[in-house]
Amino acid sequence: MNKPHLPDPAQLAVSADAQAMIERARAEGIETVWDRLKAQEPQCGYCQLGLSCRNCVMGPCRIDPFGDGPQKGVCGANADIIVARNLGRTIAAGASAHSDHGRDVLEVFAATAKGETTGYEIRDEAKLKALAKELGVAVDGRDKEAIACDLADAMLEDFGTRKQAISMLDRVPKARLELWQRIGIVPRGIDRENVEMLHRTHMGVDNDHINTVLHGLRTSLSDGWGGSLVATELSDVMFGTPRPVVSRANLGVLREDSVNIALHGHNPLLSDVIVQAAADSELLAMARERGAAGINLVGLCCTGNELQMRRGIPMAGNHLIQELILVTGALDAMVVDYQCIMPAITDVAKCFHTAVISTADKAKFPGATHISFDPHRGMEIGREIVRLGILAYENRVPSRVRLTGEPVEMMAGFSVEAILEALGGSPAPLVDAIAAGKIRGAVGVVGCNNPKIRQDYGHTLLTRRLIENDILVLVTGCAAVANGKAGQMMPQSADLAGEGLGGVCRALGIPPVLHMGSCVDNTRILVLAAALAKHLGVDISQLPLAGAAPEWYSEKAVSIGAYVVASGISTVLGVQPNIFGSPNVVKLLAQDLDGVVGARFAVEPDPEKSALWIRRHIESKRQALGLPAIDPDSIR
Ligand code: BF8
Ligand code: SF4
Repeated sequence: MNKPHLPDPAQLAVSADAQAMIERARAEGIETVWDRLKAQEPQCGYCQLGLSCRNCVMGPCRIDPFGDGPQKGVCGANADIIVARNLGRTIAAGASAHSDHGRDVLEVFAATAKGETTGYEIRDEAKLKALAKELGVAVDGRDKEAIACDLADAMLEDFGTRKQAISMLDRVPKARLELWQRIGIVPRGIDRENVEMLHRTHMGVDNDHINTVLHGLRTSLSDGWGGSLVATELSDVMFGTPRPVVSRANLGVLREDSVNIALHGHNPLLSDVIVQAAADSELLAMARERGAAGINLVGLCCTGNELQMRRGIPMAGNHLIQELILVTGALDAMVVDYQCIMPAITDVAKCFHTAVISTADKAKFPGATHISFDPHRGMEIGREIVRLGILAYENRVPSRVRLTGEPVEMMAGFSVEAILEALGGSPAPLVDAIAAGKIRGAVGVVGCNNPKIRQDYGHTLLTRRLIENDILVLVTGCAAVANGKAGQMMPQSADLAGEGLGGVCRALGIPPVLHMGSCVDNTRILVLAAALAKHLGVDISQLPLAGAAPEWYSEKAVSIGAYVVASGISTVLGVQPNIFGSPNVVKLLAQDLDGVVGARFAVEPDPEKSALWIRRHIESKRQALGLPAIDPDSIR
């Protein structure tokens, strides 16, 4: 199935490794995400505008955006109601994904505390105790397992319906918490907000688009300050709080002489055990007996981020690399957990020898070998998976292998704790540098790849423009991988930054683009922003900060954007969300929200213009704080 009508690979992806594999896929007739996007075009205009509804079988319904056809669904829902309901459900799906990941980590943490697991331990006792104190769990004179049992119980309560507020909101500046209280969006139980959103968006419940969108913010806050935060914090407790580590990125991390196993998905629970298993001497001997020099684990997407920042495991790539890594013919096994794993991978894998191994009972892939993850037998399962990878290596066809050159060095591991350590223990030096104008502000550049955008172009160009203009960039998820591959994440990348930011980075030995982890770790950005605001005695919305998701695609990204804005940080999206069928919802999110939560959304597909928008926004925040500022109107 050759697709000559697709553009040159250089127009589809920034990096040479991706381009080479797109070319090969095309030459061999292997279908990828870009072919399937093309086949879907033109995509449904009603859905793009958010104007279609299939919430009941009186429908499906759609609203005519031009005003000639129906303006109401069968039930009477207009464009505002339908768009708001669709947005609400999108947020709930994203928040649920993150929070369910958080709960999975929590359940393994609880079982570990009771001594019921193998392959897990409490590695960061200091963080365990700090969390316990935060949640009111007694610490003094108790062993870590007892503390962990009570902490797990307290955190499980956060998912339920009996509480009026989740537990970790003391981290939120007072002014912000009071604002949430005033407008009724303090997140209660995590499951409660998500279930309530599904209830509200059932036919005949919430028919006020403002009311629905506000509950969307509340739902997202239960993710950012709840489910995702649980995932981040407990992953740190069990697997270690990240510290700066130099690793490598791009498809060049695959090795011709070794068993190559990619770990793909989001949850570190299984992948961390696999890292331990891959060091097992028996398994290494088994690999050598079959002619391999060793076992080479590489990461993909956010499971890759989790492993890179804690274990320095090399990063093969981000979202749109997941099919292309198979096209190298050098991958022996792809182990998947859940989220962002394209169903297409089993089809691409069939063109090569690669074994796809699914591991989560809630995420099965027809065509894959399923090995059910059970933390009680964690180590045993980890070994079994590595063994399968070694057996698959025997099927590798050397003449089918195409490697793509050298990987790029990147630094990862900037947890809030590591950043504060680099600053000498307090946020003061960062605040001082911002106040003096050496650093103008900070921006979280986060989120996915989307085949509608040249892969990594949005992330890397926006990031470059921001650091050139002395804006510190914090990255997570696929945005982090994009910047790593582009060579913008080493301490020497300070040379790419403006004089002010570059100077600060050189003095501290850090890159101007800080890798803060996976997508659930956007909570680290929230926590850092909250700490800076508290240090200054202001609200988060007053700080010279912004968010950007230049290439986002997922429901999770919508939840992240919503909690970032609800927390007071304005956010620019590089891809248009499906809301433009309701000018009222657009006005609410892009304008009116500023008067309610002190932040808003913007949509700007061009990274150059997005950088200008952010710079103007940051300078106007500086002005309002009375800091030396460039006239925002002069930035163009
Ligand atoms: O959670 S950035 S494509 S891999 S959704 Fe997915 Fe998007 Fe990547 Fe990580 Ni996040
Ligand atoms: Fe149509 Fe209303 Fe049913 Fe939606 S909920 S499908 S708009 S009748």
